[in-house]
Amino acid sequence: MDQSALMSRADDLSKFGLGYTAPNPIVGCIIVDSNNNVIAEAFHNGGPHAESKAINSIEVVPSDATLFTTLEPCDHYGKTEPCSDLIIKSGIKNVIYSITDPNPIAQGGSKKLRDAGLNVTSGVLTEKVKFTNRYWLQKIKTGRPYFTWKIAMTLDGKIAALDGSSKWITSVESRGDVSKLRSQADAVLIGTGTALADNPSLNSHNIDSRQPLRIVMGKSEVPASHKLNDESAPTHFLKSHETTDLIELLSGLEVNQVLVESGPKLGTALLKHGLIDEIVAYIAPSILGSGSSFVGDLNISSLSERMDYQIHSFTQLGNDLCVTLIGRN
Ligand code: AOF
Ligand code: ZN
Repeated sequence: MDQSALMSRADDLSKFGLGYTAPNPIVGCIIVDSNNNVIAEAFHNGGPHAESKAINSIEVVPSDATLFTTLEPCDHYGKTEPCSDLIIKSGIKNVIYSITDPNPIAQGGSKKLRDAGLNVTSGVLTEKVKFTNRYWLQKIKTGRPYFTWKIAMTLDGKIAALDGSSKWITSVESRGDVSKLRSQADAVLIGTGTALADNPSLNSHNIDSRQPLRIVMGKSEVPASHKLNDESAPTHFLKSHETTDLIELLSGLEVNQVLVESGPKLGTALLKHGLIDEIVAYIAPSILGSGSSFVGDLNISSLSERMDYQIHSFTQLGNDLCVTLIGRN
């Protein structure tokens, strides 16, 4: 296996940490021997750093081993001793990492390793790893979390029929995928309109999965009998319609990614404020013609003012098409 393939394996591993690590990144690490056989693998899940888990999982680290990590090893005393020191102590001579750590308090590990005489290579598979860590990178660089808007709609962009019926537009496979998205998100956001109309739990229904924080935005009261008032997940009721209040609330929470599951009102407000970084659209091959559209008026009158997203990936789920779109910024 070449360097990219081994880094790709570390990148895949890191994704097991999604939902568990905020405010920290997701990180995958593998150690290979001189024949490129994997002798250790680990991912960060909110506890010790991935590098330390990988090193500590093997009794004797061969000195000709190579450590692959998706993020530059840290050089600071946080929850544990610096990974840079740990790697030097382990006797490993070769370190390959993908992305440079932009976190000012933790960065500097690569210099420490080079100064200690280790062979350090960076920049392997960076586009892929940057994408995998897009939530944390966004939070650390801009101070606000990454917003992913999930929409289940018909081919003509409707999320409910005229009589309000909306269960179910998309297939059971798509709904299972939404459950996975929830288990990987740090927080799920809806407006009180959707809360009152649908009485959703916003839980991930995957067995053993963690539950994201729930944020309900709007001035209406959500009755105590509603599922959002149950004990299944911590819930914040933000009695405001202002996105600035939302950003302020989020800045005090350990949230890297927000999964937006709102209706058109809140979704449109976030879109207008340039806050929708990604759209995951589950599109059923059905046409309603009338009913509620997923998005409201954006004050756009000419094609030249349209909001463009880029297709990142698409897949068929049951009878639906699932498209992931990324903002251009
Ligand atoms: C992680 N997991 O596997 C790596 C990290 O809060 P601390 O002390 O755990 O330090 C967090 C910083 O350490 C984090 O923002 C990142 O810059 C660096 N590396 N963090 O949580 C890991 N390798
Ligand atoms: Zn570390």
